[in-house]
Amino acid sequence: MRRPMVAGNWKMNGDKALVQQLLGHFKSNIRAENADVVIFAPYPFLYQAEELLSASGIEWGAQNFYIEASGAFTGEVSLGMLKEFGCKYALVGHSERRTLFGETDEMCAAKVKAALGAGVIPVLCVGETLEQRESGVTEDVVGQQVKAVLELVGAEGIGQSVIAYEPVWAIGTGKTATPQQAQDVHAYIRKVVAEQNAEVAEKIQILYGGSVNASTAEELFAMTDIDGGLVGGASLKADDFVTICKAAE
Ligand code: G2H
Repeated sequence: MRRPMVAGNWKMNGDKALVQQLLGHFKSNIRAENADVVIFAPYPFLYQAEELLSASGIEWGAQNFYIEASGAFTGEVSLGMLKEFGCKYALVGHSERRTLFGETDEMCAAKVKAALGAGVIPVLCVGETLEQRESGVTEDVVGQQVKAVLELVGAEGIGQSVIAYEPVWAIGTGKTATPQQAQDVHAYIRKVVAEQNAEVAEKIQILYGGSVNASTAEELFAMTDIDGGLVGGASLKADDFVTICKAAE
């Protein structure tokens, strides 16, 4: 049995007051006993996350990082810095990073490797665009995104990571993939990993992301290969995120 996980990706949203309010609410209402719960906050709020979530059972992490340990990389943040603020996880290759900031499969693979080396659990995001889905290449695209990482870190490395399947056409659009559409791709991702190592494929947590909300979560999480969700918009709504976490337990 895989342990479920629900992760909130706040993206570039929030302010100190909202962070205080949301994290206080999550701390009082989410037990995080039967599921891993993680909040991906913007960098400036990681300090608050550490202060408010320590000993709550809820983990926190960053939405991005740079692979080098230190140096002349203006504007970047290292994994060592994230660890200083207690980050256990970090997102890698969210579709917004891939499309808006030019992150390639190779860069994402290098980030997964760097995170594993630093002892931070990478949550590797993969997913196809609407155009790719409609032209029937979803498996090729998602398969290649996973294989690029497998080639660099092997099955052992991917086994220490989490994968999030996020169809680009479902992100922030209100269009959730149907449970069956998501299940099919999750099963395919597990198959790609199984080609390298069946045991790792069976154990790895694969989350679904893309307009997950309080009413769609339960159905999605009930699918065999869906181990929870990466939640954007609904993770900024206190009660909705609590409901989604309960759906995963
Ligand atoms: C997908 C998701 C969280 P949303 O990006 O990563 O966002 O739930 O708003 O579609």
